Amino acid sequence: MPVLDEMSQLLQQGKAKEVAEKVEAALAENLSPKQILDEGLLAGMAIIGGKFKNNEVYVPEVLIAARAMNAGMKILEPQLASAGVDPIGTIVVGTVKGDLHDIGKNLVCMMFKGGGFKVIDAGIDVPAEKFLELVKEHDADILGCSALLTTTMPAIKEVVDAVKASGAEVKIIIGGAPVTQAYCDEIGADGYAPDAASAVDVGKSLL
Ligand code: B1M
Repeated sequence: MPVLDEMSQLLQQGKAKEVAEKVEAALAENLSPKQILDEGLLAGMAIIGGKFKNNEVYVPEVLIAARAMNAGMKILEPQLASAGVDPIGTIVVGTVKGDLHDIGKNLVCMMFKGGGFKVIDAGIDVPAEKFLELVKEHDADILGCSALLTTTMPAIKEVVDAVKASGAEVKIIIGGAPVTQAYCDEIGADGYAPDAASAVDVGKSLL
């Protein structure tokens, strides 16, 4: 379908206005919202995600592509809702208490959106209680915690402990520069990802 290939290409180039126009054009061609999402927007985002993982593109390119994805999604979302296309899962993502770094967390949010999840962005400096509250409010399948400082890493454990104590049935994925698989194992989180694109793979495997 040429319009979908073009949409994917434009998304990868970060051309927000043009992506939105292609979504309009694809709808005018009577393509289904699900097909536009899967074969146009998500296909483009998946390519960017793979390139990002392999260090073929960097943070700015991903942010620009994600902005283009959002422009397309703005047009498509109402159609998806009326066509009854459900997200594959819901994730709450935030940067833990005491930590104000949000660039990595924002990438994680964008990649999960691009992966077909409903994303609740909890923001930065999020205490364990707030994470729990959002998980319950949105009936989330996954909780993602980001920490960029060695001093705020222990706040991830506070979240894991609070979730376990509450009995909430949510899988916890953790990441951020100082975080490791060993730390994940030590505190009993469900998954660790070194980067935003891998986080989506881990998330899908946990669903
Ligand atoms: Co800060 N900072 N910073 N900082 N800062 C670091 C992290 C640091 C390594 C710099 C250094 O000293 N070399 C250092 C931490 C040292 C340590 O603890 N080991 C540091 C420090 C010390 C501080 C302050 C304490 C400085 C001070 O005030 N004395 C202070 C703390 C503030 C606070 O949080 N309470 C501080 C402040 C800031 C700014 C506000 C100035 C700014 C943040 C702006 C913002 O986020 N809006 C900032 C920045 C920009 C950085 C660096 C330069 C860049 C971080 C970044 O955005 N990287 C950083 C040095 C560095 O990393 N080179 C540094 C790009 C981003 C895409 O990567 O967030 O790692 P990252 O995300 C990656 C992966 O980690 C992973 O995916 C992303 C890639 O795909 N990932 C996840 C992240 N979260 C994930 C969650 C997942 C899965 C994967 O699952 C849920």
